[in-house]
Amino acid sequence: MNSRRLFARAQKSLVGGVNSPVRAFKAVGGTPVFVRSGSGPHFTSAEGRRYIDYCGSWGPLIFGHARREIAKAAADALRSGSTFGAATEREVQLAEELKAALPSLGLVRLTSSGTEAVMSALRVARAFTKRDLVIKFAGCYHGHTDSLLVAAGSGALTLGAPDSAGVPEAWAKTTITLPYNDLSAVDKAFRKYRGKIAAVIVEPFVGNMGVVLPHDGFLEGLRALTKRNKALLIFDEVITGFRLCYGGAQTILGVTPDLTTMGKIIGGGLPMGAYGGRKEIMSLVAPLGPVYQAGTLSGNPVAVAAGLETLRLLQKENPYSRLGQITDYLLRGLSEAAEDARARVQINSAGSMFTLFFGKGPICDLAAARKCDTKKYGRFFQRMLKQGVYFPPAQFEAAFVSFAHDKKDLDHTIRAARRALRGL
Ligand code: KE4
Repeated sequence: MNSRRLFARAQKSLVGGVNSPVRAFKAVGGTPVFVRSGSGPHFTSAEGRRYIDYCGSWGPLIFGHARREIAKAAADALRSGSTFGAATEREVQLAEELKAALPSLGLVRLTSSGTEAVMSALRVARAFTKRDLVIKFAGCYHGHTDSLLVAAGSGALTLGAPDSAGVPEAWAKTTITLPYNDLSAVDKAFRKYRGKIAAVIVEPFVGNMGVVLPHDGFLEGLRALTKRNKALLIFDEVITGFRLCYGGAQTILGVTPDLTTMGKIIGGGLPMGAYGGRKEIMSLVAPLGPVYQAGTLSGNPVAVAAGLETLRLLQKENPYSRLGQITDYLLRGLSEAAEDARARVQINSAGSMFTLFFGKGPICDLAAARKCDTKKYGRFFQRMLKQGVYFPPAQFEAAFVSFAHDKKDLDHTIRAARRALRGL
């Protein structure tokens, strides 16, 4: 059955025919591609078409699809049992690996998704500080936990308004949404809500408005302001964790958060999230303390095995410098193609994550990102799809190069972009 027929069938049983909204291609139009299998940098669609994949399942696949050693580790674990709902040695090993890579992690808790990690980190931050309010930044996404599905209230310093149906006003009002890279707005918020702000949560390198980078001093400034105001700094490293280096954005920046959330790569493509931080904070989490958080499949042995093997391969192969080189090669080719086509494209990147914005740079916050031509991005996406290249099906997302992409893939992508950008 091809994607079109599968999508028609899927909509009869799955909400919108998908299990996560962005997969429905609403942002780029057309019928979503149904995937049959993946291998390395490629996946094959239900109709047997092969694509070079730069979405990479939104970040987990730093080694591409079905990396042999990772698949074997998961399969071997599965043969010994899929889940026990009891402690296993492997979970301890993964927590030890995370702590070794990220010294800010005094204690860790594994979950089954990034959303769970974030909602739990917020809960323990509120318990530790005995405060309710949280600052987040417009354009940063931290999973679908209710209190973070908020839009900036009118006049950025006001408390949030729900950005999704079903989120009670009262919950949205616990969140202050500010412009990313705007330290003075954060300072003003701390002055206005003195003693009431529990934490600031931030994507240190943003993936979720498209890739947007912190201005020099922005994250250091957040660290200073949270310290001064006795609030906690939470780095949401669900995307950046082990994407940019064997560690996180915190490793590169030398900024130490109080709490870190992780996901994606640390599960090797299986359901995994984690949160952790200073011992005195994490010791509030049950069964040590009064903050309740739990999960049937938390620390799942199959997902943990895949995650451990991914981290082992990252240490053994240290792909980061090569990932940087092949990403630079790709982005140079794409920007030359854009120049030759006189297409107004701004490319933001950090390591092997990047975004082609169809608009004028610099793009350093959501207001600037929103000025981009999302319809043009949609046309670009569809033209690339026709040439066997799969970008993320939305302008405000990060694309990812994996360690499996080779020069042939990159050259095909650049040639396809040359054709796709002409007269876009
Ligand atoms: P999950 O619950 O989807 O595992 O993680 C939520 C999350 C938390 N923090 C950050 C920085 C994230 O990027 C995410 C999830 N990312 C999106 C893509 N931008 C997942 C894709 C989707 O929602 O289908």
